[in-house]
Amino acid sequence: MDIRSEMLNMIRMHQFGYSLPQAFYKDPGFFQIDLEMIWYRDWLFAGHNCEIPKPGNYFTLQIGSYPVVVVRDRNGDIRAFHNACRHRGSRVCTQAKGTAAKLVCPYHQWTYDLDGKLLFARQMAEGFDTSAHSLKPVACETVAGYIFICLAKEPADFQPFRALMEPYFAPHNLLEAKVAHETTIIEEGNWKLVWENNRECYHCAANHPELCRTYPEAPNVTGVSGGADDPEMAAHWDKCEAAGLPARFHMHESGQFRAIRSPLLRDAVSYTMDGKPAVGRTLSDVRADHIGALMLFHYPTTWNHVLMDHAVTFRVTPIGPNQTAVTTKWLVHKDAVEGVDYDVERLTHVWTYTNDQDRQIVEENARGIESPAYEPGPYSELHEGGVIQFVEWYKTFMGSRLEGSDPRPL
Ligand code: 3BY
Ligand code: FES
Ligand code: FE
Repeated sequence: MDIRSEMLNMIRMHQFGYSLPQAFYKDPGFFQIDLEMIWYRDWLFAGHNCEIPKPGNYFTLQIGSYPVVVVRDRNGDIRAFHNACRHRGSRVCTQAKGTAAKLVCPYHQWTYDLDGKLLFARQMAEGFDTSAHSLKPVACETVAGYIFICLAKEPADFQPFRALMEPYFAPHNLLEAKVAHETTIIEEGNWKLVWENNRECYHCAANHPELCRTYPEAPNVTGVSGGADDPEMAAHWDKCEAAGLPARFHMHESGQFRAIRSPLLRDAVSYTMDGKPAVGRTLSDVRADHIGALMLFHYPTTWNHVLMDHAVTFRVTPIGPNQTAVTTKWLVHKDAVEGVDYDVERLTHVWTYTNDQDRQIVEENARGIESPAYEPGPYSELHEGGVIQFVEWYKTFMGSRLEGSDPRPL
């Protein structure tokens, strides 16, 4: 049996409500199928508009085998390209981020305009057709300050996600933000273990003392039970919506993304050790107090917490079957001044610790799963509904692609 059929069989045989068989978390062949079926086909969060505010600003990223560059062109539009020169394939932009009037390949200096067109190629034969050698475009969409890319030739419709995200995020002005701090940590575990851990707070009380000062461990906050039957949650939604802030739990029918605005504990307004704001110059443009946290996830790349005063955004990048990068960005108002309006240590303290705790959790999870004695175990229906939902999304998404019922080419 080939490996794709083997994976499809295991998906069909998988017992609902249980963790996945070992191969899904460690097998290099299964990891390659994850890349081909999900990461090379779907919309992926790349970064923020505010990270490339001026024409010529760019950043690069790597998705599996694909190097990509995201750049702001001369008209102010954001574009993405395959970061591989049309001469002999060298990476054109070699830095994580930078600014360039033109994109010049370091190998033989083929020079591209910010819209990807090849402008000059030194000493090529007479009649060489520059117009046939533009950088290859990567599909790129922006919504509410977030840049998404898609490596597929025929990307899925972005509109349903835009329609959900835009109204929740617009009041938070993420186009007017700046990145006050950024970290990338490498977690020695499969990308699905990173997500499974993120989708529950069963582990929070014992592992996240800093986060638990302000973030409720209630399953209806992190999970997918919604919370309309919880009077505190329902009152919070009513209050926020009366102030013009969409708040209700909303999950797309595909299960790929959801938004919810949840209250924080007691009278906390921010993820700080004392629950008080971390930033004096607030990012959000709202009249209500105690709006809690707006949380959005979009599989497979991002989860987010947007607060009154700042936002914390997360990007997941698969590195290998047993290695995942998690990039965290703390966004504040672009005019907030470090040392005056905010202190980086205070702003980042809670999530720096929380991320490191989650890294250790994921790594211990991965080590245990390596054991030949590992077998899939039961999720808590009460606390791990979000994990069950993630696993079901993964199975459905992979299943349909492995069966070939998604006709779009890569
Ligand atoms: O720490 C985590 O993994 C997630 C994000 C928020 C709390 N927790 C469920
Ligand atoms: Fe880019 Fe030669 S590979 S100029
Ligand atoms: Fe955690």
